[in-house]
Amino acid sequence: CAHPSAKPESAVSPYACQRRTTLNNHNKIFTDALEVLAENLEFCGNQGPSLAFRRAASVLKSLPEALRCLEETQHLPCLGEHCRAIIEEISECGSCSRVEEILNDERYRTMKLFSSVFGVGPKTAENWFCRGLRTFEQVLNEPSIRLNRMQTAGFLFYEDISKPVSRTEASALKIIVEEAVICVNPSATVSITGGFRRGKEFGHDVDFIIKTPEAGQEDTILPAVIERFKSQSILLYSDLQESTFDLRQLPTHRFEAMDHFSKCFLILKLKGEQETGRDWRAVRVDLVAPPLERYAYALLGWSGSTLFERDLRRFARLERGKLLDNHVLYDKATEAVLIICLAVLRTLHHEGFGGAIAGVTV
Ligand code: DCP
Ligand code: MG
Repeated sequence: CAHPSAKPESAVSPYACQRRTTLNNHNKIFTDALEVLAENLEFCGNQGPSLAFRRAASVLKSLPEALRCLEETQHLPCLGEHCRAIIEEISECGSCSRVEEILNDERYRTMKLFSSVFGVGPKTAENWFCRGLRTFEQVLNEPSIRLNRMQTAGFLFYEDISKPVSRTEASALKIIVEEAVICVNPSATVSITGGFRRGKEFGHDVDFIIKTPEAGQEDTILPAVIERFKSQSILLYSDLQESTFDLRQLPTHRFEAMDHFSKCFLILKLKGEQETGRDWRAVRVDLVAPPLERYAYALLGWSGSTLFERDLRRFARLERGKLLDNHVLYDKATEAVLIICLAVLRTLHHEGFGGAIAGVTV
């Protein structure tokens, strides 16, 4: 069928960083299915094949309208035969049998349940599953399991932190974080990053980046902010990760989500009437404090989404011969380290990152 708005072959880029993506996903029925397939592969440790499903879902999310027929997928990148067959099955039957099978699979369901706990990754979830455990109750009553501090907090605040955080709650937290940051360093500033920076209405946590004007302040500010939260009795959990950042380190070819800046993973008490009858809820908050000269890269890296970041790096490497990570952009040909300033970063945001990377100057 010829959809009136069918795109010509070149319209959709295979790089997420070159696609404008609406916050309103018109193809949720397909992307939900592809993401279940991706997640199931991740639970099995098959990152490569999983990424193919994530890429396909990302392409569909960027479409301005719902797909009307399979032919419309013909010129879309990242959609192989397998993905197209899934789309076809869903179009015809309303669901995909393989996805339904996964959703009913005991291993998938248990892995999903266990890895929904803060501090429980796929390896731990699998370990618990292989030991025959299927419920939280069984895990908590298993004498041979010693939960670490993060997992203990994860179970303790499970109900609250698995509830999505709204934009209103994120804004309330910004005021709290800003107050604490300014109290310990009046010249520091705070910006919201992660999903809320991308305009999402809900998130699983709230991410903040702190800008400090003087060298070295990025290493002292987080412990001081944590102390401040403690003194206000709003700190429920904190995991401070000191900086391992090395100015001389160049980006690698491998995609590493974790960077080397000072950061902390927190659970904070947010005051406000709750459905539970309590007057507060627990919220996951991440703070990162990069050195000023690398602030722009850190902001870019923490804005996400993960696939956007992955493709931005892939684009920089394959299309522009540059290596990018959360710390720096490196030109392989000239062996130059490129420091982007905030003004350039803002332009990149407006013009689309991928297309503008080549124009980045020192
Ligand atoms: N990030 C990073 N290093 C970390 C943690 C996160 O570089 N140690 C990046 C990856 C994400 C972004 O920061 O692109 C935010 O991470 P989140 O997991 O909070 O993801 P989002 O904010 O995009 O989603 P959500 O709405 O679920 O919080
Ligand atoms: Mg987030």
